[in-house]
Amino acid sequence: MATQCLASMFAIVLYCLQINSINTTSVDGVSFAINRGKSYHFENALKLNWFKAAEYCRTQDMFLVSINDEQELNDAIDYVQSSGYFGKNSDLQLWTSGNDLGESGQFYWSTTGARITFDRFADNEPSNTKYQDGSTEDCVVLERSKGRNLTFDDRPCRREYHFLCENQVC
Ligand SMILES: [Ca+2]
Ligand SMILES: [Ca+2]
Repeated sequence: MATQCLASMFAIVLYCLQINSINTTSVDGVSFAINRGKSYHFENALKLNWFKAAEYCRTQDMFLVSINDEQELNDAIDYVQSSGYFGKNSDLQLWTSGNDLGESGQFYWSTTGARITFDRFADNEPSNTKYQDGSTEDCVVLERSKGRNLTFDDRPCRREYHFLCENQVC
């Protein structure tokens, strides 16, 4: 186990030395990429609700992604692209750590505790849509679909979507 840990650390240091481009590698069967100090993990066959997605990321020693600017948005999408996802799919709905669970209408990244200031919500979003079962839209997806070009949208947290894990490593 200690050897595996050392191997992981060595790989991370190696990639931190070349942080201007996306690099992917596999350590102990877990693929990750590091770009500008963040590592990412995406499973293109797995959809979970927001809570389970957050838990899944923690099992990887990571967190649900937070996206603070255009560069981080591009890095995240580049990584999803590198997984081959867009070869089979054109649309993407991806859980981020963004939510307004604590106070309706006040959106924060649960990963960092910071308010969402990157103005990326689609037109007429966040909508806080209410459903017949009493649920509302409190968790934030990053969406690429017809008419939505990598924008944020609040959705019901228990709906199952893809998700992206990240970690700050450098
Ligand atoms: Ca809400
Ligand atoms: Ca919405």
